[in-house]
Amino acid sequence: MKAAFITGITGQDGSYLAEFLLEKNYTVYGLARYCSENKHARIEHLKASPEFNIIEGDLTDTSRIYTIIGSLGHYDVIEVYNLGAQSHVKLSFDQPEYTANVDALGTLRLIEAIRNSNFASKFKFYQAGTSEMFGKIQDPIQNENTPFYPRSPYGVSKLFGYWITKNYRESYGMYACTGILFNHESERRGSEFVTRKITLGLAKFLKTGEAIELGNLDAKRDWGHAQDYVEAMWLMLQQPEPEDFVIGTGQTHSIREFVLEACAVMTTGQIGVMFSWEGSGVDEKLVMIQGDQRRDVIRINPEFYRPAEVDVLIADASKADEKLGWKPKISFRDLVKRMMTNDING
Ligand code: NDP
Ligand code: GDR
Repeated sequence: MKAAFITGITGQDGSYLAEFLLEKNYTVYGLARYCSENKHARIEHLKASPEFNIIEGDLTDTSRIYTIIGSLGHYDVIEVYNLGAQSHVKLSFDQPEYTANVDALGTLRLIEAIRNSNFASKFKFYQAGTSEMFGKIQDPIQNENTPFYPRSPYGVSKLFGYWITKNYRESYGMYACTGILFNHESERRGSEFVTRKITLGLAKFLKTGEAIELGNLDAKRDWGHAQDYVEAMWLMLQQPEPEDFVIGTGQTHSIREFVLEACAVMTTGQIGVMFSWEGSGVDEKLVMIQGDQRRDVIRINPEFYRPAEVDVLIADASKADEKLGWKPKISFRDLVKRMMTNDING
């Protein structure tokens, strides 16, 4: 029997990864923070499984992390997936110290607890790295050899997580690796990330006519579906030697393109509907035109601009293709369609 310990179990990726591993007959332990109100919507359906266990704790709590790691020694192999993080880039500018505590030091606490356990050799450690580490890109397409240039406290904190994981691998021979994952979204994406904000916002627009307020529409991201990406995490831990991998689709789209794709799903079957970007800068907006009727769909609110922006990201995931046999299965168009359909019906 294999066991997996997943931090960030209540998040988007944690929930998909837990589903994936339960199907592979793992016993899954998920770290969840205490909260006064249950925030387990993404994992509620997994609680019926006897192999699914929630452990309360926090990545900022060293002694708790040691206790949890110490309690897993009766398994032959323990895969640790460190997905827990303050993962919102904009928020990291407002709460940089907290972000570093969870995302940078949290990684150190966990990997150090593994190193100090009496059975360190039973562990395999996966660190959730990010394309935000590339930030102000140094290569037009980013792979494992592209130099890093993070642009936010979040990106800087994750870079610490990447280096400490590499350092422990090289210093202590630990099975530890980082997946450098580009943006991945889904029907379970948090509502404050731009894709889900758009699909939830359009679903609301259909009911109320209320416009969505966004920030920078020019940024471009390499967006895939989270279900494809959790498989890549698992594949990385099945390799004979631990290595870091870039995971992404190799295609990039602007926020504008995502909006228009989502609007196309929203108006499927409707005749004579047009969308028009009008104005510029903070006065820009997207207008829906239907006969004589004009309605604002998107407006700009500078509150959503960031102090420093990551303009464009595109993954070169050829190493993952060659060594892991990994390729994304869900296209950009299907991703948007799944999210929009879910939110219109939800
Ligand atoms: P989410 O924001 O959906 O989930 C983050 C998880 O971390 C939640 O379960 C959250 O718990 C937990 N968490 C936050 N703070 C702490 C803490 N102090 N102690 C323990 N747990 C904590 O993120 P995703 O699922 O989207 O991402 C998973 C990981 O992958 C993150 O590390 C993220 O930075 C990284 N990543 C994500 C990408 C993406 O596009 N989704 C791309 C690249 C990397 P709670 O529910 O209590 O808030
Ligand atoms: P990102 O995702 O910063 O790439 O980090 P997010 O969806 O937050 O932003 C993507 C781009 O959209 C622009 N944007 C807006 N973003 C948000 N959140 N809200 C808005 O209203 C808005 N308007 C425009 C942003 O400026 C940005 O350029 C995500 C997170 O999941 C990280 O944890 C992860 O590491 C990276 O993806 C890869």
